[in-house]
Amino acid sequence: MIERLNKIKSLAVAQIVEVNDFDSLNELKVRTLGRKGEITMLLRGLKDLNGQERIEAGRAANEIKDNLEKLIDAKTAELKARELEHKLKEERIDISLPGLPLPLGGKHPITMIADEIKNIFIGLGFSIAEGPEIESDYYNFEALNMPRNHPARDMQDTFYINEEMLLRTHTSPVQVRTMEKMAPQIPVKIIVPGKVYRKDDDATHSPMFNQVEGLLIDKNITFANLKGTLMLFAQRIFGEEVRVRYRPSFFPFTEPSAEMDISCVQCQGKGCRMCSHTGWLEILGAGMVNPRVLQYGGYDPEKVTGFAFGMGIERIAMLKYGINDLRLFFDNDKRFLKQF
Ligand code: 2NM
Repeated sequence: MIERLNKIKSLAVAQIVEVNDFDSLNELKVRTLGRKGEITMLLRGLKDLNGQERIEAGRAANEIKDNLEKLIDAKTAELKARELEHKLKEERIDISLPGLPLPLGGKHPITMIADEIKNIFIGLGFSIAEGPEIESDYYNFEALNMPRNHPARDMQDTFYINEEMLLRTHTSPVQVRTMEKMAPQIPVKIIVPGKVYRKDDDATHSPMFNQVEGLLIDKNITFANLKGTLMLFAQRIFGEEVRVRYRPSFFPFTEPSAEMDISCVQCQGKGCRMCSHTGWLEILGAGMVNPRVLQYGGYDPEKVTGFAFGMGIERIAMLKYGINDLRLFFDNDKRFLKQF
């Protein structure tokens, strides 16, 4: 019997060495060590042996079973390791491959012009100030010398949230807030870019648009400072050859007030459709800060003076790029936006 056991063992050992997959290994295990396997079957003959032989054969059988089981376990481990190695190799990601190209976004033309305007004034020593788009009636109107019953406060023109709060119709409330914070320090030298809201909607008016306003307060500021600053600004934005003119105007928050025109960018002032044959294009409003507004801001109009100005960014962008419909800026049509 021991001889037959040894034969089974050497055959099984040879096969375990040869085997290369889990299925064959398992089949081999069942065939050799299983409940109906070769060894079990052989051991059924134990009962026909005498005492000593039976003990020896039994011991040999157990030893062989142990050995074979260890070999099979070792082989299982080896196969698992091989499988893992294979998997790691197969599933390795080649990180040297170039990525898929993503289309790059660009700046919106309104942002480009706003940046250009900001940089011109930063170059002149102005700081940028910002403030809330939802404002109080006080900062948007009252402190800017537009008392109750002023026509600009009409429901027709302004988005009211309730009796007290509204969407700012200009960025000037930020100038008032800045004056309050700074007073009585001088100089105040700020520009205020941002979104503003008015009940308007056509080819040249949108219920939301962007403004840049500016404010300079110091000792002895005059209309000459206003003219020099804004002329320099116009020439930086539209080119050195551009000419400017000032026309008298009215704003409740400035006195005197003026409108600044530039020579038409399309016909250089000769007269064309763009400038309605006047040779001039209006680009901003400005004036000397009304003494009452200085007082609201906490400044003494006997000691300091200031100038202020305001412009619509969309309008500047339309003039600079020759765009005739404001709504193009808000449609987000990529065919339009890609041109900038
Ligand atoms: C304009 C025209 C003229 C202006 C005035 C002020 C303030 F708050 F300082 F008084 N901020 N902006 C101003 C003056 C704005 O926009 C057409």
